[in-house]
Amino acid sequence: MRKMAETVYVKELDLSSLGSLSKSYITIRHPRMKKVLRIQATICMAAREYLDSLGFIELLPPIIGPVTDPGIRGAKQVTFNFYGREYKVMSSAILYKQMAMASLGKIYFFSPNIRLEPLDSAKTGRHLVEFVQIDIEQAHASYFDAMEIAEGLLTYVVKKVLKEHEEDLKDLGRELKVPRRPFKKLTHKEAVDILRSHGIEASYEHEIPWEAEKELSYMFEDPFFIYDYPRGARGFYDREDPERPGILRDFDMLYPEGYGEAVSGAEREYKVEKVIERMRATGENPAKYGWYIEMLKYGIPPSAGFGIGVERLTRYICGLKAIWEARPYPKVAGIYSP
Ligand code: ASN
Repeated sequence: MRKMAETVYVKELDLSSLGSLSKSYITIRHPRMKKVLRIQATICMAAREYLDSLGFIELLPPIIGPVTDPGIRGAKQVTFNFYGREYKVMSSAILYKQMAMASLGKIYFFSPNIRLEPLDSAKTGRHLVEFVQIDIEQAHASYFDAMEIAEGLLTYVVKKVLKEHEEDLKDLGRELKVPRRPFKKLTHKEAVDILRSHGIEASYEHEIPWEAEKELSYMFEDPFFIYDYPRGARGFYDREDPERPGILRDFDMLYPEGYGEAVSGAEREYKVEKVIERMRATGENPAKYGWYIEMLKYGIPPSAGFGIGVERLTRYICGLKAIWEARPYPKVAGIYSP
């Protein structure tokens, strides 16, 4: 582990470049942007190659539906009128992954998601309102299986990019290394202990705040996992450990070097009574989740999965200061742009 870095990423972030977002028809033609977009195409191709090789089936993702993921860390969902009924734009396709997994066993989407993030998120350099995640689900898998897939996926993608884009990475000034496996695994409690020992505030009961997560990410030279989040930290679909009430069988993967969160995933709740209890505990009204509750009553297998954001992955691989450099038409909180 590294000592805490003195520089804080946000301080290096050139927020004036946010202004250029309204001119994305110009920035998209910049030689640097062209390199990033070519690398991104390789990232997507390599991710598909890896998942297909493990027997995952790619499905077309849902874009809208009567319900979507409520566990989105303070962001708001987009709701609209669908012929007189309330519909949502996908904040994440988690509920639909469970539906598809129940049919095909091992599935993934390249899932476009919309989250109206708080205005402050513009300053983190790692939040977009519109992004794509590679969203994976596997029947009868444990969260350790899911971590293994996430680790394998990232390593495969990095190797592929290094092989095909050596020059591009050099031009971008990025020194990218193949991550060393196995990735370190810290429990949420251990992560909070480390943060507190560095005088950084974090709670044992909640999700780790953005800034603290970034500081923790600075302390590592390879990607790493945080697992076993407390019950209050996540959505109702992350499975509570039956043997350890209050602890969820879930995880995040973080990039090193200050890049922060890469992946979040979990084993899933799949028994209807338990899901209803968890919904109530997280302030969700089960009556709003009509088809989902019906599906759980019909029965689905247990599963685990995760999502990895394509733009954050691109940012890490290319060594970009801000996430908006990793998307052709970025939407950042509060910035009106094409
Ligand atoms: N995709 C994540 C998962 O599979 C959920 C999310 O994006 N909130 O757990």
